[in-house]
Amino acid sequence: MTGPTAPAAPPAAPAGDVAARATAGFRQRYGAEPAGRWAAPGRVNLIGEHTDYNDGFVLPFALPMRTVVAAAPRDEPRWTVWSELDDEPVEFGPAEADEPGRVPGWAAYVAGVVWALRAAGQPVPGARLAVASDVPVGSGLSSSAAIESAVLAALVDLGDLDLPAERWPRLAQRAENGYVGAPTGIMDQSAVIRGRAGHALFLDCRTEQVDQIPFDLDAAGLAVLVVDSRAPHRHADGEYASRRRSCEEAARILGVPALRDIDPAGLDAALAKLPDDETRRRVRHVVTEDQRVLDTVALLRANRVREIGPLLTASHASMRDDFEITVPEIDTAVEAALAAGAHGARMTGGGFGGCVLALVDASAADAVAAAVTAAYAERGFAAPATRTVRPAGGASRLA
Ligand code: GAF
Repeated sequence: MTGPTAPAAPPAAPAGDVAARATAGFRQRYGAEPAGRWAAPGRVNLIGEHTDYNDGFVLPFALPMRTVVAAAPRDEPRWTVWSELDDEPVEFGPAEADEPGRVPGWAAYVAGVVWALRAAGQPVPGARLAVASDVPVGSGLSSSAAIESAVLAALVDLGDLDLPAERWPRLAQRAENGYVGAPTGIMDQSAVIRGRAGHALFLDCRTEQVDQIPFDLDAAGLAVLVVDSRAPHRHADGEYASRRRSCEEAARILGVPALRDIDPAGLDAALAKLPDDETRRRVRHVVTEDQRVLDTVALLRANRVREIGPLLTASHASMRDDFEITVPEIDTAVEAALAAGAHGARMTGGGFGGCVLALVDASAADAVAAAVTAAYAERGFAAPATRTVRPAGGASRLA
C-alpha cells in the first residue's frame, strides 16, 4: 500500500497517435482542453552537408514523422511545458527565458524559442504546452528543429504575432544558436518549416531563396531507405563546431565572405593558398558538395531521378575522406546498401552517427534493408532501424 507521504505516481504516458498523445498529455497535465495543436516534422537531407553555414546550397525534405505541441495561452508571461520524454513538466518565466542556458535539457529548445521571439521584440504570450513526438531523438533527423518549429508555430498563433512564416527558420535557428548553444546552420529549421509533400527543398542558404523541386519517388518506382545507424554520437558537438571554425578560417584566408564564393573552376588555385592538408580537404568537401547539390537539382528537374545515385555516393566519400565526419557504423551501412544494389547512399545530417539514406528501387527496399542489417550483425554492431520515407509537408496547425 502507498503510504501517506509517498509521492503520487505520475499518470501513465498517453498512448495513440502523436497528435492524440499531445492532446491527452495536455488534458492530463493541465486538466483543460488545448486551444489548438501544431505539428512540425523531422527531416532528412538528400544532399548538401555542412554547406548551410558556408552560405551554400542544401536539398533536404521533411519527413512524415512529426512532433506535435498541444497548447493554450495563459494570462501571465510564464511557460509550462510537459513532454512525453519526461514525467515532470518544466516551468519558466521571463527571467529564465531571457538568460540563455538557464533552462537546461529538452526544454531549452522551448525556452530558446521564447527567448528568440522576445529578443525580436515580439509580445510572446504565456502558455501551457504538451509535447509528443514520433521523431526519434538523437538520430540526426532534426528532432530539435521539430520541437522548436512546432512551439514557434503555436506561440505565433496563440499570440497572433505579426511574423510571416518566411522569418520562422531564422528565429528557430537563433533559438538553437543563441539559447541552446549549438552553432548550427539554417537547413534543418528551413526543411521542417518550409518542406512540401512530394518535393525536396532546394535552399540557397545565403539568400534564403527556396525552390520546391518535385521528388516523386513513387512515379519513378524508387524509395528512399533511411537507416538509423544507432551509433552513439561521439563528440558530435565539438567536432561540428571545429568543422565550422575551419571553414570560416579558410574563407578568411581566401578573402571571401564564405566558402560558397569559391568557384569550383578555381578550387585548385584556392587550395594552393591554404596552409595545411586538413584545411584543404575541408574546403574541397564544401566546394564540391555545393556543386553536387546543383547537379542533383538539375537531374531532378530533368526527371532523371535514378541518376542522382552516384552524386549521393560521391557526397558520402567526400564526408568520409575529406570532411572526416563519418563513423564505422555509417560507412558499413553505405557500403552494404550499395553492394545490395542501391543506386546511391550517403550519411545524412551533421555526422558522427545518425542516419544513412539510400536511393533504391522500391521493389528492392526490403532486400537492401536486410543486407544492411546482416552487415551490422557481421561487424558486431547493434541492429540498425530501417524505414522508407517520402517527402512530407512542413510545420502547420492541425485541424
Ligand atoms: C546539422 C545542423 F543542424 C545543420 O545546420 C547542418 O549544418 C547539418 O548538420 C550538416 O549539413 O544538422
